[in-house]
Amino acid sequence: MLTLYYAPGACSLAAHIVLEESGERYTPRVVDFSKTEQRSEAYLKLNPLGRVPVLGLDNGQPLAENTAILPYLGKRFGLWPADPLMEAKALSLIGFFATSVHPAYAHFSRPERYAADPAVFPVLKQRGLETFHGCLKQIDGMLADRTWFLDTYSVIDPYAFVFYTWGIRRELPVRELKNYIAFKDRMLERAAVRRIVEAENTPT
Ligand SMILES: N[C@@H](CCC(=O)N[C@@H](CS)C(=O)NCC(=O)O)C(=O)O
Repeated sequence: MLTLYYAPGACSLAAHIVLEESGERYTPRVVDFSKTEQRSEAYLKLNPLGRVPVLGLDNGQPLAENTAILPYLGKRFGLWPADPLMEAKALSLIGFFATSVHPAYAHFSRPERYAADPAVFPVLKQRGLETFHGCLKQIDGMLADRTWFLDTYSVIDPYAFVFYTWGIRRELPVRELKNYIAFKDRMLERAAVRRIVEAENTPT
């Protein structure tokens, strides 16, 4: 059975939604950030970077990184494109989310990753939030005239949903992003999404 190590509201929300929608039994394990459990000796054995998500595989091995976990789950549960060009598009989106959108936000939420001197944190946070907001606008543009990011619902959609919830949490003017809002509403029409949003107490 698969195990998901996650923290409520974190980027692990995407894999959590995919697992919940899969219909397969899985074990959800909370990693309590308020107790810095992500840096405990036991957790660092699963992911030496001390981050969620980690997927505990059927053979007991841990798999880290959304860029690996989401395609793996997508292929397992039929939420990943078979067509090579569409797969390239999926990888392009996952790459954009993982290496541009998420790090922009991390400059705001974890400035200590990027500088040792706390005096520069306010500048990093401010710039990170601005860049993140710009990414949300870019995502909004990608969703114009589209239902999902690919031709059908895929693991890309819950990943994009995560960033919407972060925009809400940081009180960015995401209500102006009409395509993103309509997408969020479509996500919330899915029963599994609603269950996980409630379980993780995620703002929408
Ligand atoms: N590149 C990783 C990033 C994972 C990541 O940064 N996770 C955050 C939560 S969204 C985390 O675990 N932060 C805990 C910490 O920095 O202590 C991925 O996409 O899986």
